[in-house]
Amino acid sequence: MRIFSGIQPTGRKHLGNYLGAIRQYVSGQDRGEGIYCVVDLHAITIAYKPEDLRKSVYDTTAMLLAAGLDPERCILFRQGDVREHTELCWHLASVTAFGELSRMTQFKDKSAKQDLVKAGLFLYPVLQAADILLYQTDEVPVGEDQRQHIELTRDVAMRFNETFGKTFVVPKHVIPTIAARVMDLKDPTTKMSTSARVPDGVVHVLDEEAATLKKFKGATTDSGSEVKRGDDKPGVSNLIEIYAAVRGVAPDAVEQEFVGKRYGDFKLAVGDAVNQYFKPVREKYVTLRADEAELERVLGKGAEKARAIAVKTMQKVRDAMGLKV
Ligand code: AQP
Repeated sequence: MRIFSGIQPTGRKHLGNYLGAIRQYVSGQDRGEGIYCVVDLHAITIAYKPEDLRKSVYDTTAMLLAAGLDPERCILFRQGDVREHTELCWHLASVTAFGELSRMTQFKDKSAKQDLVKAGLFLYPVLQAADILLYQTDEVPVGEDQRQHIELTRDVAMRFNETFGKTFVVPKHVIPTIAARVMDLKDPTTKMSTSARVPDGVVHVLDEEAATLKKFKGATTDSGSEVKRGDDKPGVSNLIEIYAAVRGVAPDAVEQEFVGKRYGDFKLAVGDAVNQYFKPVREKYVTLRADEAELERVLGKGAEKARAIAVKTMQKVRDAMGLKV
C-alpha cells in the first residue's frame, strides 16, 4: 500500500499542519510505503523570496524528521528535484477542465490575498494531482481543507484512465477523525492557517512553551461555562479536539475529564498538553536543523528513490497519450 503526501515549505508549521497532516505521515510509515515531499514548486505560486525558500525547505525537512519520519523507512524528498512532477502537470492540464479549476475554493481564498494572481496558483491543484498520481498512490493523508483537491485528483485520474486506458491508481484521501480542521484560537470559525492575519490565534510547532501557554490562555471561548462540544460552541469544541488529539483520547472522554471545571482551567490544561506533545519534537528539531549537509543528503537520497518510480509512470503516460516516439 503506497501513501503519498506533500507539504509546503512556506512559513512556520502550525498545530493544524501537525495534527491534520504530519502526525499521519509518521503513522503511515507503519502501514505502508510512505512517500513524502516538500513541495517547493507549490510554494513559488505566491509571492516569495528565493533565499527564504531555500532555508524553509530545510526548516520543513528538519521538522518532518523531528516529528518521526525515518528516511530508512520512507522516501522524503524535495519536489523540485524530481522533474517528472512538472512534466506530468502539463499532461494532466490537458485532461483537466478550466471550470473544475475555477471552482477550487483554495484558489478563490488565496488569489484574494495576492497582488499578482499567478497562473501557477490556478494550476496548483493540477500539480498536486501530478504529485500524487506519479507515485501510483493508494492513500493521501491530508487535513480537511484538502478534500476538494483530492477529489479533483480522483476525477482527473478516472478521466485519464477512461480516455487513454488504465494508467493511474485512483487514490483516496485519509482525513483524521479528530482535529482534521484545527481552528484559529482567536477566531474559531476560521481554520488555523499559515497566512492568518492575527498571529495570536496560530500555535506554531516551534513556539516557546510560554508563548504557547499565552496563546491558549487568550483563546476565544463561547458563552456558557460547560466544557462540551456543540455547533454554538466553536471555540470550546476546537479546544476539546486539540486536547483529544494530543492526548490520544476520545473527545467524549475530554468532556468527562473536565466536568465542573472552568474554561480558564481547561484552556491552561490544553496549553500544557500541547507543550508536552511538542517537547520531544522541539528538542530534536534544534539538532537536526543545525546540519544542513545532512538534510541535503537525506533529500538527495529520497529524490533518487522517488525518481525511480516517477520515471516509470511518465513512460506509461507518454505511451498512453501517443507522445512516445
Ligand atoms: N487548520 C488545519 N487543520 C488541519 N490540517 C491542516 N492543514 C493545514 N491547515 C490545517 C493540513 O496541513 C497540510 C500541509 O498544508 P500546506 O502544505 O498547504 O501548508 P501551509 O500552506 O503552510 O498550510 P495552511 O495553513 O493551509 O496555509 P494557508 O492557509 O495559508 O494556505 C495539508 O495536508 C493541510 O490539509
